[in-house]
Amino acid sequence: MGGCEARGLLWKFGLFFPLLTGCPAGCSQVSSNQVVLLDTTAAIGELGWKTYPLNGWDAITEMDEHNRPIHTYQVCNVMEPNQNNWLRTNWISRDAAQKIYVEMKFTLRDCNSIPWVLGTCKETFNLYYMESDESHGVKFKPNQYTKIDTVAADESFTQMDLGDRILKLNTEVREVGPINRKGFYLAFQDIGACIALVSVRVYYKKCPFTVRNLAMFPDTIPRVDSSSLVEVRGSCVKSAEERDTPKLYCGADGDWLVPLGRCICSVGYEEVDGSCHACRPGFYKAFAGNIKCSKCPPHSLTYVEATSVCQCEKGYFRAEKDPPTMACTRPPSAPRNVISNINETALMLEWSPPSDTGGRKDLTYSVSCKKCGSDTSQCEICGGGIRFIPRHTGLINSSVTVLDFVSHVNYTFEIEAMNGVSELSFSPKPFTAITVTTDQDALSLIGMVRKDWASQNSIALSWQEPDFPNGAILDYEIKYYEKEHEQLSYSSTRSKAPSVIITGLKPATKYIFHIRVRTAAGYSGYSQKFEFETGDETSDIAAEQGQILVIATAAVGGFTLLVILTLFFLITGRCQWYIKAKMKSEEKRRAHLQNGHLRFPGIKTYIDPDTYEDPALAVHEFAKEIDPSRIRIERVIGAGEFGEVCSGRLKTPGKREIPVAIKTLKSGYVDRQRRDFLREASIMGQFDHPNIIRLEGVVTKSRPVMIVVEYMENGSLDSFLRKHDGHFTVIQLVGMLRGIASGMKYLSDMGYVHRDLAARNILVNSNLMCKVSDFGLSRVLEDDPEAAYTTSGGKIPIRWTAPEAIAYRKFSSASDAWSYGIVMWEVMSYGERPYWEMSNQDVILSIEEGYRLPAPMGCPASLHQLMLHCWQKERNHRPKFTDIVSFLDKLIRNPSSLHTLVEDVLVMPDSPGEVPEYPLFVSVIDWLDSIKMGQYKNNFMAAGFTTLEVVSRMSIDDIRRIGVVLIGHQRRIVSSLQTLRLHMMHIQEKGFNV
Ligand code: ACK
Repeated sequence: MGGCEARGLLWKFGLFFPLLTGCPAGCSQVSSNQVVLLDTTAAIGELGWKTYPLNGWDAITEMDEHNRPIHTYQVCNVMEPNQNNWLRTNWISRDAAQKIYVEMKFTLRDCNSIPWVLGTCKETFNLYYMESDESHGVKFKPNQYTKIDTVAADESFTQMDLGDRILKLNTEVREVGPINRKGFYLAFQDIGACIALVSVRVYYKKCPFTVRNLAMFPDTIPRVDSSSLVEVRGSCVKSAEERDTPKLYCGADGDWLVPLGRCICSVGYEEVDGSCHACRPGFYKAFAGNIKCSKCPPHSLTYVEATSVCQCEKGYFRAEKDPPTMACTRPPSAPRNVISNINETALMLEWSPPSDTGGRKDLTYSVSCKKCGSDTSQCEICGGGIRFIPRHTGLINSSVTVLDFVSHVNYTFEIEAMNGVSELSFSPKPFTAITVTTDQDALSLIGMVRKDWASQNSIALSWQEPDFPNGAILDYEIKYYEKEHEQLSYSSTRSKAPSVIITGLKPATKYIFHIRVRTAAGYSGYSQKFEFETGDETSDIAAEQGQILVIATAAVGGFTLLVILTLFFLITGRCQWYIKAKMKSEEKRRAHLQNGHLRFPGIKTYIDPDTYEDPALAVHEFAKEIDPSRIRIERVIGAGEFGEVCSGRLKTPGKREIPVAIKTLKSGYVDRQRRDFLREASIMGQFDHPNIIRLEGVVTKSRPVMIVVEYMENGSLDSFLRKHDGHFTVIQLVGMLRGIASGMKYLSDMGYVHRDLAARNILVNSNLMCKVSDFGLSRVLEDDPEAAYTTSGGKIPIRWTAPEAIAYRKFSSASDAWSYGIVMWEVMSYGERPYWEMSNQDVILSIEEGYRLPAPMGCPASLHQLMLHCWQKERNHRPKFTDIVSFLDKLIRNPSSLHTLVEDVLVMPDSPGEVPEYPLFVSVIDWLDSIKMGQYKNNFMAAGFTTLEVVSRMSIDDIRRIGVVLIGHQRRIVSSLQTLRLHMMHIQEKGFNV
């Protein structure tokens, strides 16, 4: 134990008294985790402890060097035997203590150093205690006391030490507990030692009040059982709030252990030295946490302390979702430089963004429209007739297209720029206005429309010519749609007369019709809506056109000549002018095509869903949302790119259940996948044609997201044909091809380029009807396993794709026609792989060199010629789908035209192993390209050698005369001419000439 040195010594009763120096507060440092109940060194007056017997312990008080009293009790009856001297403290209140500590400082004389005391001198004393709820006054009964311990000295002193006046002070501590009564007494029993009790200090331990992690923990008394801790929950300091419950554990020694959880300074306060201080004016703290206050963001301020959000300066605002850390912003200035651009049907407004965006990025525009008379002060709101594409508010791009405006009207468009704080400002919103006069002659609307008759699939309508058409009427446009499917799509047709018969309608179905008139001045507005219904089975009207196969069998020969003529045109290339002439009107129409919606107002066109800023909007515009409870999934039929494809049934109230295929979007998709998945529905939903897979609707509001389409019992065409190799008549195959061509004609009329037309993307139903499927533009190509990357970077199904699309991504209906030729080849070969196992690279090279797929076995020559026609290098020379459809119709009507097989006109090689030759070119240009003499195209054309038939009769002089001067080139052409002649001869022999 040890302790301070007792450097003074005072003899009393022939004994000793240690004079304490250097330890003013009783020579022990009181730590903050002790609560002192008694300290004799601090007592000013007499201690007044009870001694028994009277000649035992003796109280001696002296003053120390600081003039403070030192109360000691001494006893030294070492000469007499059987000593039993008691010294008892006053009653000590327990306070909050459970366990108390008694610290005793004393000196003790070594018995050996005292002569004559052998056998009676002791070197220990005993410590006792007794609990009681109150003071007993002078009463003292030693037998009521309980012994705490026998206390021995570590250091005792001798006569010599006395001489040196240096004594060793012993410090001994004993603990007692638990104390249950309100207080207690201590008693010291001497049994014959020479002791001076210099000080007694009684205390208990506590974990003292503390602040940790901005949480305060109160004084806490430890448990008596030293191995268990007291859990204490802290409370946050002022202006702080709890994050994780702050806790500390109080250990037996009064130490705090294991800090857990914490508090953080609240908004507007920051931590400084363990407490939370308010942010100064001009500073803020928006979030609770141990971060510092920051300066107010630009255009905001605060004059008070403890600010959580700085206030915006006048004229500046903070939008609801703006974080407090963001600068305050203001509404933008007006848009600038508005210009208008009007054609007969569309008015385009464009402008520049405002010079001041107000400091924000969420800029949008809104356009409002007023109609003004000659007096511009008399304006009225335009009303619902006028349409804005994409919309009139919330525009992100700085342009809008206005449709369905009326002629000869002054329209004033006010364009306003807005941002996220525009609504918060009360200042008038700056706008820029432009006045546009629609200068077409005003056209009066169509009045009453009458239904003349209706069959199951047709309706005949008629109406009165408008009273003031303002110029010659060119035609009428009739727009119609199924009343129930208004949101899905509409169709339109034209008529020169004020009447029309609309065919291809569904029986017993209500349709809505609008009609407008077109003159040289443009379109009138649409008439009001008229609703008419088709008849049911009982309608006494001639049946619709029958199936193709019915036509085919019903038709008798007699058109053979026509077919052969067509074939001849195809072979000789003369058909170019013929088809061109036929196509002229079509081409003209296409010339009008513009991007997006404005291709040719009035004729239904395809709208690219990607032009919608919000793809979800596109899908809901074109596809019906189906309640999933109406769908019954029956089985999985395949795996699509986005998830499983299932078959099942769709129930529509009041209708029969229909079989459907259900494409699902697997869970765990990302937003982009959902968009891509639904893009197909947005495209498909725009189509309505018997040879295009029909969209029933979509499920987007619940999981899984689904696309529901009509069910096609025989699945995809390629696998279907492979499964039924050789099972069909040529007429049946041509019927399938005709269906595909008809679907493709519809798509190309709509302005939709498929880009991935292949037998695998055609579906077949139980009637062998083929329908084009798999829409989705570039996405389709990404997903098609056949698609390979090209040098230009895109992913393209090489074997099905036209060379210009592979080389520089020039996709068009003409490149779809090339793919159609490949589909023809797939069909006629019952699902053979185009170009077999040739590598993609070899396919590209051989096509470039003029090679084309030969006719599949048993393929009618006319069909192979059509394929070759589709595979013309020059894309404008390829047939249009409308020509393909009518060509196939003719073949179907004249089945005998299909009897000439390619084998019959094939030139067999002289020696075995050589590849059979066949005129794989159909025009002089293609032939020249195939013999790599394409540079002389113009020479041949200018000299009138425009058909293969004429060319095959050319002499070497003819070749020189048209300007082929190089001997090598002359030779190559002459030798190729021989082969050409041979082929021509064979073809003519087989009846291909007239
Ligand atoms: O060749 P299949 O039988 O026809 O296997 C594929 C599979 O799902 C994955 O695409 C089939 N499939 C796709 N759409 C339809 C549909 N509308 N009707 C029937 N089967 C379909 C396709």
